[in-house]
Amino acid sequence: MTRTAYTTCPLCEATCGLELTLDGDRITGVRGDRDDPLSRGYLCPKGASLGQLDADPDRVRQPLVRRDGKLAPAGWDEAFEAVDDALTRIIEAHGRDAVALYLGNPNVHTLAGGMFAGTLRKASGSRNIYTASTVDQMPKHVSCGYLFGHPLAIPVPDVDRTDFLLILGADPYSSNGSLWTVPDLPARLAELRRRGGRMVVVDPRRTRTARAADRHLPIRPGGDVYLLLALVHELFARDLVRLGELAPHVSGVDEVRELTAAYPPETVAPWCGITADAIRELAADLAAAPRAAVYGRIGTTTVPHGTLTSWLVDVLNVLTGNLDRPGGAMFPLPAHGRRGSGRGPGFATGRWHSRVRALPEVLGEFPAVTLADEILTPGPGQVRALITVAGNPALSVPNAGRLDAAIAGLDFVVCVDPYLNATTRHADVLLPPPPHSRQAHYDLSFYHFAVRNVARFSPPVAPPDAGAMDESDILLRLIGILSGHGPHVSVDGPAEMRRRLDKRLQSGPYGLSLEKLEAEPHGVDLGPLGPRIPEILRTASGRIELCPAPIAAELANLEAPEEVPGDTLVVVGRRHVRTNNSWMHNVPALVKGRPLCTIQIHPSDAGRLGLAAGGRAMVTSRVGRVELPVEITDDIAPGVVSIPHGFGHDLPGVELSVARRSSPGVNSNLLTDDLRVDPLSGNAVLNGVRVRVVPA
Ligand SMILES: Nc1nc2c(c(=O)[nH]1)N[C@H]1C(S)=C(S)[C@@H](COP(=O)(O)OP(=O)(O)OC[C@H]3O[C@@H](n4cnc5c(=O)[nH]c(N)nc54)[C@H](O)[C@@H]3O)O[C@H]1N2
Ligand SMILES: Nc1nc2c(c(=O)[nH]1)N[C@H]1C(S)=C(S)[C@@H](COP(=O)(O)OP(=O)(O)OC[C@H]3O[C@@H](n4cnc5c(=O)[nH]c(N)nc54)[C@H](O)[C@@H]3O)O[C@H]1N2
Ligand code: SF4
Ligand SMILES: [Mo]
Repeated sequence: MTRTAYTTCPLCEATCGLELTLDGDRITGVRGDRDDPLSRGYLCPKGASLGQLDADPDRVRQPLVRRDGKLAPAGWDEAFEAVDDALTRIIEAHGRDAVALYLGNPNVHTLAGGMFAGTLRKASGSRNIYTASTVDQMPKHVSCGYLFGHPLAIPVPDVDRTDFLLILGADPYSSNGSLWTVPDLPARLAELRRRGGRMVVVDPRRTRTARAADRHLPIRPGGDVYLLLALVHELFARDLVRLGELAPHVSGVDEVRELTAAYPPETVAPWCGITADAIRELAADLAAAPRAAVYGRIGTTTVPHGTLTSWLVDVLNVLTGNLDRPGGAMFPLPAHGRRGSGRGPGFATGRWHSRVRALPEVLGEFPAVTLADEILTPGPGQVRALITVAGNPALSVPNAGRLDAAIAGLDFVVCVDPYLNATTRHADVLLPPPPHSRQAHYDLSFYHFAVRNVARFSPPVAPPDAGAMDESDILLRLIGILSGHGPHVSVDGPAEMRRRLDKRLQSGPYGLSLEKLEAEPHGVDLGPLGPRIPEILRTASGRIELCPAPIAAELANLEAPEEVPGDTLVVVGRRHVRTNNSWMHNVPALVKGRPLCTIQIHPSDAGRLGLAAGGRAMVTSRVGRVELPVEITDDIAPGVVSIPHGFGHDLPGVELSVARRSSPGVNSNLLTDDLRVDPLSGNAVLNGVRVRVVPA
């Protein structure tokens, strides 16, 4: 018997509403839910493959425990007892810092992660906390933390009402948006065009987004900081600064003027590869637009000055008077969120430092690039055990070869993960959560970044398989173990999540409740974004602190970029709409067609280096080397090559049969350098890595 069920797609930040067709408990069809107030029927190939993903035969459905060197199926009690034995022994002998925790990206896509990952961090009592944030968006948390007083106060372009959109280092046509929940951007941009609006994209590649733009400015990787400094310089130099209604709420404007005085367009043009005329024109267009928004993503955060760059994005939004006004860059207010008092303790980092490299704590965590150091360097506090939840650091973190070997040498590894992949193959215990459709969902994370305030609760569309354990129950039992209550603590995770969510909705700004949301399977529309300044601010001054001291200090020390020697190319990443980081290459519908893991290179570079289309290239960096197929294209700037991340599925012990067969690819993080970080956030530098490329 077939039936219809509605759910929220948990795969990326767009949070599309899905209409599922089920035959019994099996998903047989997926369509975009036309009645979803945010996604309006949109869906991408990943959402369309949710049924295949849920039914993947390689998905692990029972706990695995290592015996005599081999992973074997086990019962849940036995698995948690093994975890309790090992962790208790290690903590007693070596202290709490000996256990490291790595929380991966899907934690922000599951209700269990949103509800309990924080408690798990606290329960571990360890300073060795790592997350995917430091290979991603940490610079934005830091810059917004300083500017607005809270690391989650991140403004998003109000795309549905803007006249001018400047996008740097993001390809939302492929990624479907990030720190910007904006399903069906192509339709929204078509509307922008019909209103007479324009979009400019700054990216070293002619991406799908760049193709759709009115103007594409190819930039030198890592050059955005200089471009943005010159744009700010121009606003001051041409008397184009207009704070508008923000004026009483901003401090530090004169300091920003002084600090950017040294960066006229002529100075930065050779550093960013964009002409002075183009920079001046862009500044004028931005200032002239009635309503404009500037947005930067991966290409502005995973670079040497990620925090400075991220800060400058919002400095432009403030100086043009576009922050917090309709059509500008605005702060969403989710149904489970709360209004603030407009003042707070402010933001700081470095309350403690990592043992080996003395890197500062940021948001209570250390940079993922130093996890290998903490595992491999002997001495008190050395990491001997690792807990991963929804993470694949062996593919996602720079100098992955070293980290992978470090993880292999640990005394004990426990992973909460449905797959045996590059990281979890090292597990001593694997605790698999059920498929997404079998668990409740409410997007605790991404309603903070949505272009419209909406709320949608999705109950499980089918009951769990016999013997499955909800991810919330898995996390609560791990919390029990780490808090010293033993392996058998039993709380009803799903019920506890419902109770907490209901409480937050009821005390939230719209007075909703779980009951009200359950009565609206397509979700509730809470309207367009509204102004939130000053209420959202948590700075000590109660103002937007436009020139925070740590940022001013870094800017004062900023140097011109190092010259790239003639025989060297720089690597940037890319995303394809059919991928999702490292874990969706095992879905047949998503990996058919030509291989996605290629090195893209400009024809002039390919000719000079003797690389032929369809041939293979050997790529070498300071830390490692990979060999992969060549794709010659003038979509990429000369001197730059692009390799996507998340591949490299042919390692021993990896059980991803489709990925292994169809396109295992190579791990681009065998090339990225763990010694390069953004100093203020500890974020990894994933883009602009120097390599030599020769025919293989
Ligand atoms: N070179 C380079 N490296 C990069 C990037 C880049 O652009 N270039 N991007 C970086 C970015 S932005 C990110 S976010 C990171 C991602 O880094 P990670 O978070 O470490 O890696 P993912 O590939 O997202 O892996 C997610 C893991 O969660 C598992 N999983 C999937 N669904 C669930 C679930 O519901 N529950 C649980 N418990 N597990 C689940 C998957 O099997 C997989 O093991 O990679 C970073 N690394
Ligand atoms: N299909 C798909 N969607 C995804 C993901 C996925 O793996 N696949 N991952 C999800 C995750 S975890 C994240 S964080 C988001 C990321 O979302 P986006 O940031 O939109 O992702 P990317 O497509 O990597 O876009 C980054 C762009 O930055 C460019 N770039 C590199 N270096 C520089 C530079 O120095 N300056 C400038 N201006 N540009 C530069 C790259 O060429 C690339 O086009 O996507 C999410 N959505
Ligand atoms: S865009 Fe993202 S949320 Fe929407 S269907 Fe695709 S993967 Fe799911
Ligand atoms: Mo990410």
